[in-house]
Amino acid sequence: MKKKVLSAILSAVMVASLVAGCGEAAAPAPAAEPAAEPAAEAEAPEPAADVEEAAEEVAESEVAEEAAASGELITVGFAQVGHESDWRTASTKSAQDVFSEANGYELSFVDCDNDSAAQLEAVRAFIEQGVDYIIIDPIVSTGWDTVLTECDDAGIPVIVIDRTIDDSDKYVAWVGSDFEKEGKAAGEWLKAYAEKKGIKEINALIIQGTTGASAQIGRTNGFKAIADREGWNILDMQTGDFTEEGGQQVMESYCKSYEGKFNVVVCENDNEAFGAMTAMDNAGVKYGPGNDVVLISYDACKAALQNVLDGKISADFQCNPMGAPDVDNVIKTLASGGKPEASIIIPDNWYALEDAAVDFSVDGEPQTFTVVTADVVSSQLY
Ligand code: GZL
Repeated sequence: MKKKVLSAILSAVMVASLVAGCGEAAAPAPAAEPAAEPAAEAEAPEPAADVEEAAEEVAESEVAEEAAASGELITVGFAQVGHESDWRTASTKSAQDVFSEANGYELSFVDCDNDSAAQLEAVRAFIEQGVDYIIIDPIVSTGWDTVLTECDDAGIPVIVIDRTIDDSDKYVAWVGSDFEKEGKAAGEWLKAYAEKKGIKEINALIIQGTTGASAQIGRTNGFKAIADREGWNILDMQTGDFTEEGGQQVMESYCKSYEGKFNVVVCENDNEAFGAMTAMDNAGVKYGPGNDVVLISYDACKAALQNVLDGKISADFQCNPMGAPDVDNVIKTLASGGKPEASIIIPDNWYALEDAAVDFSVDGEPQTFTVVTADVVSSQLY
């Protein structure tokens, strides 16, 4: 498919430059009817950018038609983190919906089950397969340069989705959320909420995500930056691996080790929060607005927003799992010879009940809350 794409692009660029050429020379007035008045100066030709845009549009449709006509599809290999959370399930479904045959793709999908070695193996298998593009949601942010060099040597563009790769730049683009901003938002909200509720001292326990995942690193660093600035006590940080089971295990241990000493629990994703709630219920710890413990979570999946509505989770900081459409745009831009943005940030929303939807800013930028109602819960897409 790669060679066909090239010919489609070349023909598209030729078509576009012909179109542009015609626009440059003003068409001569018909000889038979001398113009009643001197013809207005022909519009100066649009700047080159429009030619490029025209080429891209023509090429994009050419590529899609080419793929459809020839029955050939854009082959994509996607090495997904695993199936550890509601968020991940939504991310996988979004990718399978977007990279479908109907949309001109043939998707090779590998669920790497939170196993970094398996993920590297999956990428190498895609190289062997000779796919047109490789998409990676990296379980952890390091250990990538060798295999990305192999992708580069094989001439296969790599697009990173969701979590980031921090030890190599051999990929075309990254599409995802600002994890550190999510962590700072949670911290700045807690500061404002504590002031409103007269909570004088913060003794926090953190249940972290998968150790070394950029989502874990960003959220921990973001929240900790505010905690350090405000002089809060972070009593402990342990990984729950972004799973419900992990969240419950860590919270059970916390309830024993820190009984009566904590008033904030930060779970770095909703599934950990579900596990932590079970553990606190079993230990008789009261959490949620008006209770002993403020429970903070990330992801904002539908089930978690229901827990916000039910007064269990005090605030939920979204990480949008629907990055696949942006990756589709990156691929279509590449296939038509364009140059995509290197980083594409997906905007996130913050969720709380009305009473907890206090004003706060992140790095001086005022933030708005989505106040959780039954309609907000039912309209959450994942
Ligand atoms: C964040 C994503 C995280 C989610 C978890 O972008 O990588 O991984 O927050 C998921 O739910 O397991």
